[in-house]
Amino acid sequence: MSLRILHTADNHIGIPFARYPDGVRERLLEERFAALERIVATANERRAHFLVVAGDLFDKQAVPKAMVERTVSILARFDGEQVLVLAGNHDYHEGGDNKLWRWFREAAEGSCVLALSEPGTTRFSCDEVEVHFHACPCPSKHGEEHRIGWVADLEKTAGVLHIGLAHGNVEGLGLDAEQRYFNMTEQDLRAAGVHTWLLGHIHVPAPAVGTVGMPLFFMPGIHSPDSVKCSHPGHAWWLELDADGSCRHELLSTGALRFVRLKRELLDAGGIAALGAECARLDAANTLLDLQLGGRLKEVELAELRQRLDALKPAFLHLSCELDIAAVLDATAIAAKFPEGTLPHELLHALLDDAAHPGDAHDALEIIESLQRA
Ligand SMILES: [Mn+2]
Repeated sequence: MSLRILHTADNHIGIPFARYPDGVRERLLEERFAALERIVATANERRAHFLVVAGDLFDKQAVPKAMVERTVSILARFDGEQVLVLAGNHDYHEGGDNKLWRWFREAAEGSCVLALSEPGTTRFSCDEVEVHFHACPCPSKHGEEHRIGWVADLEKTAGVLHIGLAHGNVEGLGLDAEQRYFNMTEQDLRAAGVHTWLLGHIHVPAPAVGTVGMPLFFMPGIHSPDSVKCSHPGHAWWLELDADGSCRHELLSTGALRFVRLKRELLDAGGIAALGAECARLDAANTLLDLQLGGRLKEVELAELRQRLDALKPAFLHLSCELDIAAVLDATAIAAKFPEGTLPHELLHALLDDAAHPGDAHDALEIIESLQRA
């Protein structure tokens, strides 16, 4: 019999999404909860023994009580043995009376939801599998040293599945140049002597899909995208583990929204049409699209582009656009800048007439204008 675990982390409930207009912000706030609901539903469908949240369930300590209660009520719908919720570096527990974790515990009382905000081992036995979870929560937002050292010193009972739970950077996986995020090396993780680690913090999943055997650690990545920095659909790990070291794992997709940034240089009508086709392939109703458009267009092409953008806007959940498009140089534009008979006027015309080198006139104009500014 294997132990079945659904492993999520970095749900960041309570991200304010303040830069978005009202309706969009609501949808983004709701998606953090909706993706968590999907995770609990999947865990129930697959009859998971455990649902593990490996830190940063909340975006910060200062989330409203109602948000904590709503989150716990979603997790409490889990039908399996236990939901284990580790304190991460955003929802850290510094010890003593911490409002977030007090509210969490109060809301979770009598349910299957367990806060792991203090280091320690929690033991379970289900379907003849004995499992020990060794929890290493974060006591602060930043930390130079990881919190997993004590696990190596533990006596590990044989025949028991030992699983470490921690939150922080893994060297080589994420960038932590200033050593601020409880950085763990593979050696540190291996030295702990557990079967595997269920980690959180890095918003991209690991190990790579197709990895065989028992990986040293799992990182689920954020459960639903929170910005253009997230290029995946949001993930969680489905794990089937045995104390003999056998392991089956499957990466699940759990998010319903996408943030997409398209950075394009537009030089003609063909470029505008290609951009239009690219946008048409996106799932507009569930996409926040950020266009960053540069290049050089004729006046009529620019008007066509603006019209297309106006037409796209209502279809997308959100569309923002940065236009940095210069005007194409033609006889009228040259005359407006340099009177006939002047050297730039003659030079630009000569270059414009040279069909074999279409970009030269624009390059020359840029040089002339930079000299004028100097
Ligand atoms: Mn984190």
